[in-house]
Amino acid sequence: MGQQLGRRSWAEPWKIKMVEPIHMISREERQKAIEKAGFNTFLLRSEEVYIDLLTDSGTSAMSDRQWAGIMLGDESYAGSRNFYHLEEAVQSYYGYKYVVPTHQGRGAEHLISQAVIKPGMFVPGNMYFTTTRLHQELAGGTFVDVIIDDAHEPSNTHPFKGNIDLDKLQALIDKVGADRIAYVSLAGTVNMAGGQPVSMANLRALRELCDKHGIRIYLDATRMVENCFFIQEREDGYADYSIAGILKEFCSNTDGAWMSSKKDHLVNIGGWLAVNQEDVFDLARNMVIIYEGLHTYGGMAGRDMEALAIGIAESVNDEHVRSRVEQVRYLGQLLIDWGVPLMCPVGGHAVFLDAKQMYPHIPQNKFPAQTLAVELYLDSGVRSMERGIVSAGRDPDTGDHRYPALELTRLAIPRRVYTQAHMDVVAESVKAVFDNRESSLGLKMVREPQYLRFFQARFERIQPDVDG
Ligand code: P70
Repeated sequence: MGQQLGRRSWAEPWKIKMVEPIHMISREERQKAIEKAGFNTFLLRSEEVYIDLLTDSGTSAMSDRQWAGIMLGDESYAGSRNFYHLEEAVQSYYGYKYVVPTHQGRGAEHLISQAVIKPGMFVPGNMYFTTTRLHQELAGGTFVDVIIDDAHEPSNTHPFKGNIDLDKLQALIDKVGADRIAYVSLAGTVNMAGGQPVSMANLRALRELCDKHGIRIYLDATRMVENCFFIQEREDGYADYSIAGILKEFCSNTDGAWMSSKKDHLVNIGGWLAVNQEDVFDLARNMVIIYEGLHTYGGMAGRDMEALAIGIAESVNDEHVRSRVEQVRYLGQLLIDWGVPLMCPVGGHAVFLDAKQMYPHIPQNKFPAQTLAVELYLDSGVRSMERGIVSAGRDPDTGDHRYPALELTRLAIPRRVYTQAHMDVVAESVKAVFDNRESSLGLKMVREPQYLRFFQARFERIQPDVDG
């Protein structure tokens, strides 16, 4: 392979103190397990999985300090000291004034959507995210994708594929009027686009345009430290900045953020909403009581908030972020070297395989990316996630499938959990599935839930003589 030849390698800035055994079940057992799961990797039991790349959400390894923090939980109903530690961490690292804790990201999405979207309003953003868009729709809003076109092309190597196309945003403002735009929904390292970053220059230009029209910008900060790494690596003038410095500057150009702390913050549960406007804060802090819990715990135990506050400080450590992103890139580069089609450049949290290109013989309504996730599980017990037509769901107006340009299978890497040897095993399995790609025929959906169907949908294999 020679990956290491002629370079000085990075390594993880930690050593392993505790291990959790994992085991690969036999091919026959995997066959039975995936059939029982309706060919949906969300419905597998984790004991049936060998290397679990379903998600990087809530699956990270906590540090010894975070575990020590768990012992410092102040489990008072009101005014837990851990909440004030969390509030202080958000204020000092992200720079926002007011903080509302939530049990996880979608709890915060719910609050911001209900607080600032009125029925009939529009929410432009840099590509949809499943839960985010659903909360925006449930609040009566319509999401409008204003990401640059490059984001929809897997082989396009634009360094900031998460950028907003300001002309598209201007066209929307001209069409519907600024007062019908609830806010710009801006995500750092855009998940559905393959973990692609937004540049600081793009954000500054966006801020200027929004200021001209009195439009607010709220940030999905879920994987923002990875976005900061790409700015540090790729954007002129930021090479000597720390991740923490870039994060603070980025957030200072926005009006608030929601956060799934289950990603960047290295905890198994938690989230928050933070804003600079007192009126939005007042409403969100009042509503959190209805849906999450009192405004000083928001669905988290005191110990969860302590681990989270410590995780925030760890998450901006430069060596940590570098090794995290480089591990993802290591896996991606192996696959690129072997000719496997994937979303380029490799993003911050996951490698996204291009199922459309891998299976040109499977039409999109036979679910190529779901098929790829099934084949990968059967080959090696590696669990991945569909990010294509199943995830995109149906258009609420027409009831038809939405046909997204990207039909991807995501290999999300949990933080501080797997080693380079695990990455090698995963890459070899993807290669084996790729080499055998012509034998895959696709799936049909036999059960379709109303909301976020990808989580619970069931499928059957296409039989060539019956289904054509
Ligand atoms: C994932 C997870 C969660 C998420 C996110 C962004 C950019 C908000 C959230 C919600 C879990 C997931 C969620 C929906 C579909 C599949 C998987 N992403 N914004 O694996 O946060 O999960 O804490 O409520 O990525 O990507 P939370």
